[in-house]
Amino acid sequence: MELRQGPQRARRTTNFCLYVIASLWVIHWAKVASSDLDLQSSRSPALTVILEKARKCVIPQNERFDCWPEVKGASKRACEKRGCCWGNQVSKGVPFCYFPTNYGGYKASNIKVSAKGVTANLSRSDHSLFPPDVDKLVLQIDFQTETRLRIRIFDPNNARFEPPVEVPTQPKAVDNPLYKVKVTASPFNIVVTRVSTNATIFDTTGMAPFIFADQFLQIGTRLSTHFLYGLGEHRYQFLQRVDSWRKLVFWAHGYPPTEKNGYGAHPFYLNLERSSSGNLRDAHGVLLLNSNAAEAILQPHGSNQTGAVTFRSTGGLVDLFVLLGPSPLSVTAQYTDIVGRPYLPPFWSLGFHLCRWGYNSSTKLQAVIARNREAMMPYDVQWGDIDYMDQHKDWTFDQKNFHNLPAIVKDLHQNKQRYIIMADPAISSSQPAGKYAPFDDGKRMNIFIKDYQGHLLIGKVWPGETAFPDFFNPKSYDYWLKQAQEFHKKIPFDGLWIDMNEPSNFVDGSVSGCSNTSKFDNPPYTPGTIDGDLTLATLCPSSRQNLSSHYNLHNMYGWSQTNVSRRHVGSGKFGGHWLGDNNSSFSDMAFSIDGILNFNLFAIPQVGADICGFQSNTSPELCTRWHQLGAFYPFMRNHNTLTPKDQDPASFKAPYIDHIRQALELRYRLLAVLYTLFFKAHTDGLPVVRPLFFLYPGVEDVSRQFMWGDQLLVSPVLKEGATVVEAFLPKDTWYDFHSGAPFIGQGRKVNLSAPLDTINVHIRGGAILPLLPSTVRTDIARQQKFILVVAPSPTGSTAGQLYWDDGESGDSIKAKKYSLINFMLKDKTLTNSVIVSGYKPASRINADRIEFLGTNKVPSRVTVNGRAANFRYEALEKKLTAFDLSLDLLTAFTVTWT
Ligand SMILES: *[C@@H]1O[C@H](CO)[C@@H](O)[C@H](O)[C@H]1NC(C)=O
Ligand SMILES: *[C@@H]1O[C@H](CO)[C@@H](O)[C@H](O)[C@H]1NC(C)=O
Ligand SMILES: *[C@@H]1O[C@H](CO)[C@@H](O)[C@H](O)[C@H]1NC(C)=O
Ligand SMILES: *[C@@H]1O[C@H](CO)[C@@H](O)[C@H](O)[C@H]1NC(C)=O
Ligand SMILES: *[C@@H]1O[C@H](CO)[C@@H](O)[C@H](O)[C@H]1NC(C)=O
Ligand SMILES: *[C@@H]1O[C@H](CO)[C@@H](O)[C@H](O)[C@H]1NC(C)=O
Ligand SMILES: *[C@@H]1O[C@H](CO)[C@@H](O)[C@H](O)[C@H]1NC(C)=O
Ligand SMILES: *[C@@H]1O[C@H](CO)[C@@H](O)[C@H](O)[C@H]1NC(C)=O
Ligand SMILES: CC(=O)N[C@H]1CO[C@H](CO)[C@@H](O)[C@@H]1O
Repeated sequence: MELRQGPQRARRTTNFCLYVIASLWVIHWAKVASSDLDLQSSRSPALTVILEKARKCVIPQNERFDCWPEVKGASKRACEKRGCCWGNQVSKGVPFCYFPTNYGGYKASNIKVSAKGVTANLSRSDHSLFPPDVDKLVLQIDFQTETRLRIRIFDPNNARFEPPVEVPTQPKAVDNPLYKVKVTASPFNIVVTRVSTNATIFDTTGMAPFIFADQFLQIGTRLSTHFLYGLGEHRYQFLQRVDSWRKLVFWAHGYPPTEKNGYGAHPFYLNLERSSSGNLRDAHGVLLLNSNAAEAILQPHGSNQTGAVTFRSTGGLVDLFVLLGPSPLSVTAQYTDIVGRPYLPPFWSLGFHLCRWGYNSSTKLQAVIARNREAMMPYDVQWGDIDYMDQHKDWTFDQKNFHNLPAIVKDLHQNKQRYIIMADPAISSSQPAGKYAPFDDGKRMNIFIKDYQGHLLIGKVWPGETAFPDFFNPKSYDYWLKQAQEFHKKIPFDGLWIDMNEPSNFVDGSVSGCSNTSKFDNPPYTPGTIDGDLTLATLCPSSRQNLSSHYNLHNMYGWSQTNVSRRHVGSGKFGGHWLGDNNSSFSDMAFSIDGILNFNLFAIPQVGADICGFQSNTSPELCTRWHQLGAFYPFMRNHNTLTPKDQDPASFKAPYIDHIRQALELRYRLLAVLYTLFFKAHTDGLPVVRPLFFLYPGVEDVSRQFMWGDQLLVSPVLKEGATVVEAFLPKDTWYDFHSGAPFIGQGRKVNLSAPLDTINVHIRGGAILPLLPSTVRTDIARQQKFILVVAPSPTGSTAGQLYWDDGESGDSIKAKKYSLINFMLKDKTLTNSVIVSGYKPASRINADRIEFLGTNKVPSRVTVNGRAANFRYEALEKKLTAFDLSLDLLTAFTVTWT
């Protein structure tokens, strides 16, 4: 959320909704044997000496694993007391207290291999860094499909917390698994390899020792190659670096995006593999299904510095889903089999959204709406940030400064535009009884989070002192629905923006602090960037929620608000994410691409960054470039903070205002293409935005360009003053989106002209795109006839698809109230095939024009269903256009030329 200076730290988060979304992960009952014996301090000096002698400490620096993960307190004595090796720090990040190669640990026994998986008993006799250890464990490796296995290590005697998400649980006798599993007894190790290549998939051998203590779990694996992606939410480039030591922490936090723990927790990575021929076509994915505060440590390892990942968590289980792809694209799709397929967003939400914190009054808001309409900006959705509220209280509006808000929303609706409001989780707790139903109802229904003593936990957020609904409480749905319904009668909003749900708190823990004794508030270890304090700017981990402690549920607070929010106001199952409070700078704009790629990997494709930047003044040039890039964000919103200059499209002068309008028009021409991509995300789990290497191995580090599906290549200008963009054009046939002219990619970088009014976009040979004419709103776009753009592949097949429904119903797919049409080109003949025809609007689904790109000769005749059609030919661009068609796409057709 927005930044506030001073003691009330800047924070604000990122989920929006109308839909909603949030961070992922975890919980379950934490009922753990918690012995009060401090085994470490009870270790006798004599024992320490013996251990020291036997310790094997000669380890090359890249192969060292950190035995002093805490920020403070390291000393030779303390390190050796842990049974670890003390050495000088050779270079930054290299552990100076590290595990010896013969560090004690678990031994496996009773290893049983069956057609459905492997089981074993694990036991240890010594103790680890952060006792109490769980000495007896069970390993259960389930084969689930040919491409998926699940590795669980749990305490058979005490149920521990597990995230309350539905995941596939059934083991299966799999005929031809792509993987091979080996479990060794002593030392205990798990090795998973790919059958076809012997590539490493998961291998604990020689890695950070496996540890399972009550509040400290550790398991490490070597990587297959250093091509590693994922592990969000942090601001890092899409290709993670393993050439130095880094900690990626999972503990949802409301600060503006940095390398530290960000708004959400996504402990999932994608790793590329080399085949025997050295290429990088195969990939696998690993999810740590654990919602506790956790971290992934990346480090160089191995002679080629392929790297290693060490997961550490402060609770729960070791529960890993391993996905074998084999292509990177199929790994991302397989991930949605575990966390769920993305929702299909309503069509209007693909339009342009406008927002700022600090319209300050309905008069100013009205003026902004009016000037953007007058400037003929394509524009569907207006948002309200916290300033529309009465003293920042949820489900209220400021009767003085925003007295006119109901009329504004009415006017938006009459103009077929939408209005989205912010609804933070924190509910003001300091209003007089009987004056503020959201608090009174919550108290009566007993749905607020309690502190460790069972009293209401009170924090501080925008409205002052607040209570926090427990969205895991079964009654919270009725509670939240009621508040939304009551407010909807006053302000008939179309969507919810659920912010601050890390959850953010302006005081640490609560207004009365946290417990000094609870093991949740004072855990023996906290992951890297949290600075030893889990209470920082959030709720006390010891606070009580219906399912478990906040310690276990924290990383799923946003998820739980999404789960409850998305079920109301009839919008169905919707959720998206924005990338948070960025800055108005060219470098922030560039970083947004890494964020978009990450969230498409995390199965949250409806994602976008604040266009033009949130903090500080933007510039007309930056804002123009950012709208051009934003036209290709799956979620396109211009958002500004309180004090900078206006940055809505119509606030700019010529020529910028015209360039921005042009960028918005480009977006609106692509709405049906985007909608069809979302359909594929929803049905098949395929990401909307993809990195180039999904299709073209060899460009694993390119993240300043990206693709929409496998159809469009986007190469934005990301540098101030640039009128040329250096772009990688993969070896393939491309067509300039704007002119249609063919371009043969040579698999190298080229300089493309990119004056201020231009973003370079290329259509991949083999695509057929259903475009729309540019319009100013999605409802108008829906009335138009399509323009089919056929971009032939000289060697492969050429095909495309259109998904079309009413754009609003949540059940279109289930109820088969949609139409799905395939298009294919063979030789010089374009045909369609109607897969589903459940949506037949009165205005019909027609094409007005078909453009055949890459047509080398002027044809003598173009026929549509055997009848001659009007056409023109542009020799320079090699483009043939058949026009004035009124071609019904729901009926079989043939278009051909000679
Ligand atoms: C393995 O663990 C299970 C579950 O705790 C237990 O019932 C069984 O006796 C153990 N087997 C061995 C050989 O220790
Ligand atoms: C994988 O390793 C096994 C055992 O070392 C070997 O027999 C097999 O040929 C290897 N397969 C490939 C594809 O290299
Ligand atoms: C999500 O919400 C639904 C409907 O309110 C509820 O039945 C379900 O239990 C919720 N899931 C969790 C994990 O709270
Ligand atoms: C925790 O300890 C501090 C100082 O040691 C004390 O001021 C505070 O009241 C204690 N808090 C609780 C909740 O016991
Ligand atoms: C959880 O909520 C249900 C329904 O309100 C209630 O019956 C139950 O006692 C609650 N459990 C806890 C541990 O608060
Ligand atoms: C934000 O960007 C502006 C330039 O656009 C720069 O002057 C400022 O230092 C940046 N602020 C931060 C916090 O990065
Ligand atoms: C809104 O108020 C803030 C001060 O609270 C001010 O800095 C800002 O300029 C105002 N915004 C507009 C659009 O007037
Ligand atoms: C693009 O132009 C820049 C500036 O002239 C130049 O440094 C660069 O080498 C060019 N790149 C290519 C691929 O030609
Ligand atoms: C990733 C990044 O640079 N984020 C920036 C977003 O903007 C804030 C200021 O609001 C910076 O502090 C962050 O560094």
